[in-house]
Amino acid sequence: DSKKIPLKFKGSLYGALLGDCTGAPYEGDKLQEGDKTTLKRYFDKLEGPMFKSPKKSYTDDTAQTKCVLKCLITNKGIEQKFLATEFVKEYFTDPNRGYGRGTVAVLTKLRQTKAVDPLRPAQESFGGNGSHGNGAAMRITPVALFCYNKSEKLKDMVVQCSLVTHANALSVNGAILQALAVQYCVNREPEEFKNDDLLDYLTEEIKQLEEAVDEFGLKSEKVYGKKLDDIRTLLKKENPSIDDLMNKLGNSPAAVNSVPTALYCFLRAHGQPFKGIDSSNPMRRTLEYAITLGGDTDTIASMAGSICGALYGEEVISENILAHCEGFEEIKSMAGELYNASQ
Ligand code: 8NA
Ligand code: MG
Ligand code: MG
Repeated sequence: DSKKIPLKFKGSLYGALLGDCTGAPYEGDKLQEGDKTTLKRYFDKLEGPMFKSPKKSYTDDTAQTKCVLKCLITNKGIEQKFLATEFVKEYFTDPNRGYGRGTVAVLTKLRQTKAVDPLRPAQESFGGNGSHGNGAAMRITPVALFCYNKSEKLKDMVVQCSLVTHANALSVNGAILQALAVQYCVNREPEEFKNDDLLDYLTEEIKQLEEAVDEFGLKSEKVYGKKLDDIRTLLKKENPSIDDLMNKLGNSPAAVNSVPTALYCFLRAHGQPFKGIDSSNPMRRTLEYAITLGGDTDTIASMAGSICGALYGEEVISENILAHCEGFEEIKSMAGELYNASQ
């Protein structure tokens, strides 16, 4: 039903913002089983009757997502020089958003060279290997939404968007995986959604991707297919330990150790309440669970929230909690503009 699509655009972008803002205070932490109660109180308070408090700041994840939104709204596509210039403007106006050091180096070079060759600095980073960080995946929601009704364009647009800062197949494939999950969910209703269907779909897509030799001039490694198998194994367990999760999926800013983790959090949380995570709301379960895994909490929660919001739409996100997030009004109006641009 086409009336639902704009609500899903909002849901997905709000989920991404919310995960970033609520996860950021815990970034780098190692949480224990008992911290689940603390997190529940934290969310209860944010969701409860409005109280005055300092806004929860967003980080690099949202800062760059806004640049991608602006690029798509203005150009109806990815213009790499435009995007590079937006990333540079954003970073040098507001550098204290927790950017990764590789990305800072790339943005510094892009600024020095006025982005004449917008792909070069990314190719030169990390001794010519390119960054394998999750920075390409953390900002990809707008591209997935823009392509919701043009799947044939999705992969190319994700690649173009990623290569401006992340010239590494692990990073690019992570961004593709995240975008495919979001796009799949925008086009499904919660009642018909099945974990195994999404996993089967992604497994098939990733297989093709990881078998494509040097398609983008990047050396591919077959790692995401294995991660999807690990997700299946973990979902069969009722309450896998954090150690088990970390051994299989991880929680670091490397794309392979965070994109599949975010997908797993969404899949674990979407159906029903489970041990220690008892909210009746799927978005809350997704975010609370993602944050309890520690590590790169803002980014894992943001990516998981984006998938969840794409499936359920904005109605699963309380206005109260969004009012605590820096940048909400701006994201709200850009969500509408992105929908118009996608038509
Ligand atoms: P990036 O490109 O700097 O990559 C992130 C990190 O991964 C780098 O700082 C390196 O430590 C490592 N790395 C990436 N590629 C390579 C390589 N080829 N060889 C060796 N090491 C490598 O930044 P990004 O934009 O990908 O990062 C995004 C993440 O950074 C997000 O999670 C964001 O929120 C932020 N961040 C995360 C943490 C954290 O989890 N503890 C802390 C601060 C900032
Ligand atoms: Mg961040
Ligand atoms: Mg992060």
